[in-house]
Amino acid sequence: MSKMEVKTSLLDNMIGVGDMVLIEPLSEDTFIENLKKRFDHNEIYTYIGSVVISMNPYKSLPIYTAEKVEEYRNRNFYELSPHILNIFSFKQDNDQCILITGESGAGKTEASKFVMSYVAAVCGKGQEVNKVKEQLLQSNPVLEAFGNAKTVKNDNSSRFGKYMDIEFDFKGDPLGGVISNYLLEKSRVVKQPRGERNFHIFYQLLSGASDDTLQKLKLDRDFSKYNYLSLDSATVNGLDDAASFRTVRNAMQIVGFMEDEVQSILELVAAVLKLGNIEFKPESRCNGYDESRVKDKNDLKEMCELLGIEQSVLERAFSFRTVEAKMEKVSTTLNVAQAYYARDALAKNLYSRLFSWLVNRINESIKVCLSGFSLNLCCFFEQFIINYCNEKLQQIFIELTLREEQEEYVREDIEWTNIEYFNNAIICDLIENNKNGILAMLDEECLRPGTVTDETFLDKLNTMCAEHQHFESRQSKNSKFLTDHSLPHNCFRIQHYAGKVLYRAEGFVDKNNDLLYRDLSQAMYKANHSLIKILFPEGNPAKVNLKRPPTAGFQFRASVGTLMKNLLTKNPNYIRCIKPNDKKAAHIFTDSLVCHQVRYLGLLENVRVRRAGYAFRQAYDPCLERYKMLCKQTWPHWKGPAREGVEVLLTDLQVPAEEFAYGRTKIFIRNPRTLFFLEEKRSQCLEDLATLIQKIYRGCK
Ligand code: AOV
Repeated sequence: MSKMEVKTSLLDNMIGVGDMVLIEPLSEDTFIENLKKRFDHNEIYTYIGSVVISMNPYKSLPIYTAEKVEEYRNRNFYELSPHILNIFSFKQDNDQCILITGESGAGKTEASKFVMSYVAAVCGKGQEVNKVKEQLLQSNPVLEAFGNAKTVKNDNSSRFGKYMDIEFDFKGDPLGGVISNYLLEKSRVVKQPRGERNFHIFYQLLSGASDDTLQKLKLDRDFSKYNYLSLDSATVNGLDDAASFRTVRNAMQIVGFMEDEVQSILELVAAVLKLGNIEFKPESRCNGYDESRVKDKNDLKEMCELLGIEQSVLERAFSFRTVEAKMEKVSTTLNVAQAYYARDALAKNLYSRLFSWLVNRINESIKVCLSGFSLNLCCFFEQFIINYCNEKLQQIFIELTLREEQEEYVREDIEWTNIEYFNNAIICDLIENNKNGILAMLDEECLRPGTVTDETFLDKLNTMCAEHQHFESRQSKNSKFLTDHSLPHNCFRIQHYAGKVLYRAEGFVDKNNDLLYRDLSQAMYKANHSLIKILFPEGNPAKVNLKRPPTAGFQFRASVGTLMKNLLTKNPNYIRCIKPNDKKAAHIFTDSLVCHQVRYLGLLENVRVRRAGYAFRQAYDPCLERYKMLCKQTWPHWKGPAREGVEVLLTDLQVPAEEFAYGRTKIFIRNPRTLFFLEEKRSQCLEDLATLIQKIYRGCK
């Protein structure tokens, strides 16, 4: 199937056009009006050529049933209304990937699940295949339990970046897959913003585990007993934590976790909760140094029992910090604030390492080899990182849509005219440049010993902006980076392609640094618990590595780099998700909110690129078939090549020659109006025909 056919189902005036390329005239208003019209009719999908826009309906629609899947499989896609399931009918090459973007709560995760179940539904059957499919599908509840949380924007928000490859054999049966995880939002483990929760698994475990299990884990059912669990939104409407726990346990089994592995995992989850309850008090020493002591040792004791750690070892690690310089070891005491910092760092590390281990463990059971069809999903955390990633994805989106457009013209022997577009490479550079990008500077700050704060980081940015061309501040209205006194205290601003964003420097250094004192990793390594030992390899005294671990920003930059490289070798398909309102409610369409997303997803630009050359294209055969009734010479049968038939037809209809270009296999139409003209003629013709038939029929009687 060629990717851009004239789609009859796309031209319904009542429910708006199914392909934005057809909008006349094209403006932000008409674009949004069209989305709204469709949304009101439960038509949540709309194309821009082969890109699928998806509006979150916030209610379940009967459009993903087995019957629907069959319908979409068996009919030409242009006969049916736009659907996410069509993402596969646009192209047939093997190396496909699907990029799902959009803001939190826009429907990315749901979309990825629909795509996965579709894949599972249509590809081969048989015992082995079914097992792989089941494991792929069941990896979702496990990942969601540990990696998702309730946020203000989304009750089930993925707090990690996910990229998934599914590999198929030549028959199209899934062989397995690989999931990569990009930085879990680990700060959530120890602290949650107002109105948000910690990761689901904590609440699921406490609500859903048997009394017996909880007793073994030394846990109490009462959420309020745990410092790390926020209480203002501990229960979420529509979420049944207890039931979810059973689903997750079951899913873990299907994915291939052994019973003792599950037990170890739950012990770690329990240990994190216990850890959060450990508190410290100051103890003044005559030598003038502040020291801290564990206040109430019961939680410490229970945590150590869970993980098989000797209590005195951990206690010491909370009171001292050993720094190795050259051949010397220097021990300094931790004050209360430092002890809390160490505790939280340990909790974050425990949990995020557990998460990475889980992802790897799932991969082991679903793994074949890399590459092949792949499915990508992006939901990143910290705003800055999210925006950086979106910036990169946008870059790739522009690059690839243009490239693809260009390639098709070349293939079809049609002259290509360059399109002016905004290239956001400059903003990517501002963030990721190795020398003076924001992430590099943040890293540099983190490596500087001593008094590093968010203010010194901001100062550094300020100094840079004087020297670096992109960093012009103050005077220049067009500068991509801004930090000055017109902004709130401690803030800087970046002009993203999607708009200006204000960032608060607070916490940047800390989140990037994420330092775990060596005493603590060594204490963990000493644990008599197989999983913990695996998670803290650097605690092995035989492998003392003086190099600092890479910072969060560095790791992220590296993984985004790999992701981009990977995507560039594949054939990308896009699903662009939009959320209709901020209330997580059905039937509400907030124009301003949608408009904002349409802008930052660059959708209008996408339509323009698509229309800049020839808005429309269609293979000669179906085109002739559809319009041959409009011309005596081609009706009812045209003997000869379809291409010539189309030429005869268009000449006969006196469509100006500059409106068309004849490609090798397709006719290219410049302006949507021409298509409307043809469609109108066609319906007129059909109407006349119907009247004629009625007359004949009446005449017969
Ligand atoms: P996200 O993945 O884009 O956010 P989700 O896929 O989790 O967003 O969608 C949020 C919620 O919207 C879901 O829990 C559903 O209730 C609802 N929803 C989304 N798509 C559909 C659909 N097609 N049909 C019905 N309901 C839907 V985040 O993970 O926060 O970036 O990090």
